Amino acid sequence: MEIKVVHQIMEWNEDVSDEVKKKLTEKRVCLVNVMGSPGAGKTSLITSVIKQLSETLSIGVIEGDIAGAIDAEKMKALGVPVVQLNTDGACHIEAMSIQHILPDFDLDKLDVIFVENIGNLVCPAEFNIGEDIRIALLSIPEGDDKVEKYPLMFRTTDALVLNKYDMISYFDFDELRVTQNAQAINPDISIFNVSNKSGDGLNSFNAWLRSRIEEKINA
Ligand SMILES: Nc1nc2c(ncn2[C@@H]2O[C@H](COP(=O)(O)OP(=O)(O)OP(=O)(O)O)[C@@H](O)[C@H]2O)c(=O)[nH]1
Ligand SMILES: [Mg+2]
Ligand SMILES: [Zn+2]
Repeated sequence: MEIKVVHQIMEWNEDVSDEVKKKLTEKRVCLVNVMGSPGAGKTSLITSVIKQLSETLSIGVIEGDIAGAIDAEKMKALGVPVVQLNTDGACHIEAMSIQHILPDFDLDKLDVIFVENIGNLVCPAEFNIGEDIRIALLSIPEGDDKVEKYPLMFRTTDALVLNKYDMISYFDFDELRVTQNAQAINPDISIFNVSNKSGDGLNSFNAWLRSRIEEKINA
């Protein structure tokens, strides 16, 4: 009984996700779902992307957190429209929440909305939110076994960002283990080594992201 209820909710989520995607496609806005563990560097990455891409793309942000507005304040300081979504305990964002928030943005003026999902490698991957692009972060200190332990996250993502790459010499992190396991379950995955501290790797990640966004908004 319990499982059935969850299944129905997820089916319903899929319908709403499709509605969100349709609406955003009409408006030529690309939705990017940024996922990863607490502290993996989601806010840092979105901040870096905004700094590099906002000259040519009009960017908005939905900040998902269980509580508080710490990350939204950081985005606001960059001068982009931002809405803080508090899930009040829930460990992922659902499409319905995005649907409720969209009227807060002037969609005619935006090219892309980044959604920072709740810090969690599990259920955010189970719930589509109408996104066009999925980005999964894995930071070096989290360990090289995460692709095997949380396969759905890495199987369903478009890009894997290995963040905090500046720390690789301090950890026993077998990069080949991660990349081979990710490619085995997700042959089309794009993998980027990034440091949001030094900026290394951001140019190539941003070039990939820009071309994916432009593909959507110019379609
Ligand atoms: N050394 C290093 N530190 C980083 C890097 N990226 C982020 N950090 C640091 O890691 C910490 C967490 O980064 P956030 O961007 O807040 O992580 P988050 O995924 O948004 O965290 P939550 O929103 O709490 O889930 C901060 O202290 C960042 O300064 C990196 O590439 N290298
Ligand atoms: Mg954050
Ligand atoms: Zn959850």
